[in-house]
Amino acid sequence: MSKVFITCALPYANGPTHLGHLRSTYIPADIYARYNRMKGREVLFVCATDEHGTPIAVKAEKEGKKPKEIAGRYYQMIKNDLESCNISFDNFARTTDPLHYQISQNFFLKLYQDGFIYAKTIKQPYCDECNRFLPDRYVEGVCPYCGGEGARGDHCEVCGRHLDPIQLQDPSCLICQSTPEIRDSKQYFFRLSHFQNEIESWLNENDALPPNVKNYVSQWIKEGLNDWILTRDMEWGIPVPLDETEGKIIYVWLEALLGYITSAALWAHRNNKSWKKYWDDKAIHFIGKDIIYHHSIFWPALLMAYGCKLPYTIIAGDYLSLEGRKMSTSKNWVIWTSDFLETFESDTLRYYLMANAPLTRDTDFSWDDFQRRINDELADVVGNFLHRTFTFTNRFYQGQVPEAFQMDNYDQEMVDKIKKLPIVVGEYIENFKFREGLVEIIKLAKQGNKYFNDKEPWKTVKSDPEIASTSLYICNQLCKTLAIVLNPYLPVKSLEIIAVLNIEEKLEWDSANSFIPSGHKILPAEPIFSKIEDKVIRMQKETLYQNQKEVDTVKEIISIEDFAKIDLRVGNIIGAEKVKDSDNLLKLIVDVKDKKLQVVAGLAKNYSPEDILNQKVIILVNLKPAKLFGIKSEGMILATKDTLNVLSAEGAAVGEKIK
Ligand code: B3M
Ligand code: ZN
Repeated sequence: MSKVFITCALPYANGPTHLGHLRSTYIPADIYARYNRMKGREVLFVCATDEHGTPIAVKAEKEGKKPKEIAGRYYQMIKNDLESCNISFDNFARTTDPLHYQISQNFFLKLYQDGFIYAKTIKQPYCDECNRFLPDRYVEGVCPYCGGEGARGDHCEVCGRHLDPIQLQDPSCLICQSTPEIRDSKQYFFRLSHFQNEIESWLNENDALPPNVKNYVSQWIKEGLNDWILTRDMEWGIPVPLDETEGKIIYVWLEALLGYITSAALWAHRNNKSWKKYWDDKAIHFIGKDIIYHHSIFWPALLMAYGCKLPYTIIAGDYLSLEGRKMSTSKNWVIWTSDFLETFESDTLRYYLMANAPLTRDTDFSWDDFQRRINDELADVVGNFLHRTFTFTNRFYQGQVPEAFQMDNYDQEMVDKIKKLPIVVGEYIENFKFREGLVEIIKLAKQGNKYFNDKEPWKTVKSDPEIASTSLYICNQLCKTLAIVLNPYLPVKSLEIIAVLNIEEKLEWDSANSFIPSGHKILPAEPIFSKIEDKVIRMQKETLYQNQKEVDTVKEIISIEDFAKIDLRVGNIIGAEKVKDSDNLLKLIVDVKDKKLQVVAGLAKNYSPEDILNQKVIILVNLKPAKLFGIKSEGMILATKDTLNVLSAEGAAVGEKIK
């Protein structure tokens, strides 16, 4: 029996999932997995949370928690989100699993021993204040290629390039904001350049790879592949398994990719099976389009170096925008999976996200369009057809699938279409054209409604009972076929339909078009698909726009404990001078009674040193010291952001606390 190894990109364990994740990766992969199971293939469908990397480490540092704790929290949330959408993983692991450490270290070691990984001393940003190197997201600055602001040490979001952290202009340490210096550091590199030709031919010769993947990658191949740095100087991660590499970890992307294998291996241990047979038969990665590079260059090259089979294909889903605007979690312009599922059934989401546009096209989630499709397509077309067939069968045939008599051309045409439907839809799914498959299903349900109308069984049941009976026989068959072919898309609704049909169906794709015998008893039915009311949609829109406003005006809510950490005092400015070569900065000495603090403040545009001298101001005294223009700054003076007016504490006592 053929086997399929299916993976979904590992979500970072630093936030819950939103509709964008589901659309680009998880729902399509799940449809594919369910379909393959129904085809009788052995499926191994795995995923895990990606729990290392700087975003999680930085978040932990900011919250004063351990990275593992943060990751554990989101692992649970993500797992719940995906389960509520019925993503049918065989295993959902964590990259902090001990087995993953073992697998990753062994992989690294083998490549090192085989000469594919080598050591080299390079320049890296180092923060003097924090006493450490600044990998990846620990450093931010301006992109040297496109001038984009807020570029991170490894990547610019504006132009999408990979960056070397020392290329950043105006770099600053994400934790203390000071300017890093450049130091030598020994790191380990993967000989990616060695695989240039092999990767190129793999891409060119692999017909299974979709055009969006090929096109994206070919530009990088043309630019030429550079060796890839595989290690970092930081604590949070999997230690490099070599001598004298203390404080170094394996780059998160290398081990995250191996997370696919770990998750499968954990499953295999538990079930006493071998995952490798699945991998060697056919491995398919479902990802979002932003990580095509990693999966179609790094990953195959690593696998070549290790000496194992390459994946069969990579399916990269495009982005989802929200109400016509780019989704943004920081701006709260997002719909979280768990929020969505508080009000709506998961199958409505699966339906909308797949029906909305082909996977390889950017598309938009709009509340109105969601409501329209659910009401017009699911409720009015599919739901209506099922319901009238079931109620008619119950009312006029004692709930038994009636007999088929002489078929006219129209009947025969319907029968042919029913017989063909699973073949057509199956072929689309095999080719990852999930929307096209769904469109075929809706189209036939629509024709089913028309057939029901045209046949007018409510009349013929009296005037010409054989005609009525034949048409209801056919309608019941269509209900069954719809139930089965809808299963990968709408697993919950499909089972509800099957329950009414009262069939002991094994969910086999190839028997989706085998007919139920006349006389088979179906059950009484309630409507299976219901409409979404206007007011429900209105409320969702209000919430979305409301959240947005809150973000525009105030920052994230903090607790009173967070606020209590802020130590504000009244200070008297006893020294002031301009900072050389700067139009903005003043160097101030502020007396706060028990000590004197040196502060570099961006106030020079509004105050001369004389203006500000002897003013009583409010100063934050427990700010982590930073260097500005090479001058140490130990606090922050409160002032308005744009007009630069210092908040005066005239009349208060020097050293007095503010609360
Ligand atoms: N953790 C998430 C992302 O960039 C990243 C994927 C890893 S897949 C091996 O979407
Ligand atoms: Zn850039």
